[in-house]
Amino acid sequence: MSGKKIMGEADLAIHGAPPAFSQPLHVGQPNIINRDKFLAGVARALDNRWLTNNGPLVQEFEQRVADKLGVKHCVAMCNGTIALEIAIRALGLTGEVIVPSWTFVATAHALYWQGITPIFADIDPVTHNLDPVAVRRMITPRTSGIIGVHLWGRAAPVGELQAIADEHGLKLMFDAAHAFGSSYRGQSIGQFGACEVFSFHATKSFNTMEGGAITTNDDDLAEAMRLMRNFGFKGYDNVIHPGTNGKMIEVCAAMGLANLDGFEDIVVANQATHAAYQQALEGIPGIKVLSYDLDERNSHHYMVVEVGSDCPVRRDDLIATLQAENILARRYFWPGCHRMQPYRDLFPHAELVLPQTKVVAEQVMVLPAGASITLQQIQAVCDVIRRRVSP
Ligand code: T4K
Repeated sequence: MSGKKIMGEADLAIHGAPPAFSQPLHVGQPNIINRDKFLAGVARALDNRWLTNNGPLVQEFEQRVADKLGVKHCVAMCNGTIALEIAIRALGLTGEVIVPSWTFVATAHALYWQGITPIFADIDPVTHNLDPVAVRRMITPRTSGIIGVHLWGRAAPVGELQAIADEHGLKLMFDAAHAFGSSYRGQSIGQFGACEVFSFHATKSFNTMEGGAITTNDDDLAEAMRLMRNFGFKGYDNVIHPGTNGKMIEVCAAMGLANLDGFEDIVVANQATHAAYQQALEGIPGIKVLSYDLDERNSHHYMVVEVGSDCPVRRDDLIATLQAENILARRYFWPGCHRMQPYRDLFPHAELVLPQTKVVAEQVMVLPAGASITLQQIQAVCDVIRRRVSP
């Protein structure tokens, strides 16, 4: 854990005083687990003179991820968004696809970018994941599929969504961008639906700098996705499929291989961070830490807090106070995809069917976390919140 300078109590945020942190404290500070191993991997790529196009490091990385997640295929990609686009296309989704509005906008954009209409369904306010009852309500004759999102690393209601998909002949896939290392009923995320899509962006608990992957147990789907990620080439001079460029580069795979080794240590550090925040925020009126299922695995990467209507300070005012102290708290994924363009113009009345999304979007505040945050820093962040809410 790195030691950023925390100023003394007396310096804290009284008007005109220096901020609590001399350097910004970020939400998404990357986990860099084994610098030497990463650099050795980069050296290997340079020595090989093989930098991209399904190189040996990417192949090793795919095998390690597939083994870790207990799934047959892992197809590594240049990022999670392209991985979503390729998965959507490989599954043959068309027309309308049901997704939550309460997600990162990439989930919706990956559909819209390909001429498919994302249809936003409401969420369960306790889990922040799709509400199966709401999903059923949004099915029309044009619906071809459902994309469940395992938000904040908590598994979506996989069983219920699969039952709905089976009943209506729909394809089901998952956006597992937050869920590397998570489980559903004890089984690793990565094994569910027709396929699952991970993001390994720098800000994720497990990162390859930029990167992503699709996991599946379906041989034909994996084959199609491999072709699509490399312009449809099968061998030299032989294009047998439409495709794009979704390839992961060797340097990113080197980062992934280095970070895989220490991933479980990151989870333990994140759990400690979560517990420390929970303790330090205890009893502050209207502040609730989002809880997790104790019987499921989760990387505990996101430190999500709800600022309820019973809190004397509005969420946005609290974030402004924190940011003035160099604590860069965020209101991910405010205001919900349905209020972002082009969806706001497409569905001006979407809010009528998204009442829980609206409430959650107004309450969520994500606090700095990650393996590099110290207990002292956590205490200082919580002191700022406590002082602002109950001066
Ligand atoms: N589906 C879901 C559910 C997702 O959450 C995402 C991505 C995707 C799909 C798509 O996957 P990718 O195509 O991205 O692989 C970030 C990430 O760019 C994005 O990957 C992520 N979700 C999303 C939730 O968050 P921003 O807008 O927060 O990035 P930015 O630049 O504001 O960085 C966040 C914080 O982290 C800042 O305080 C700065 C700090 N930071 C960031 C970087 C990149 C660092 O300290 N070091 C760094 O290297 O989007």
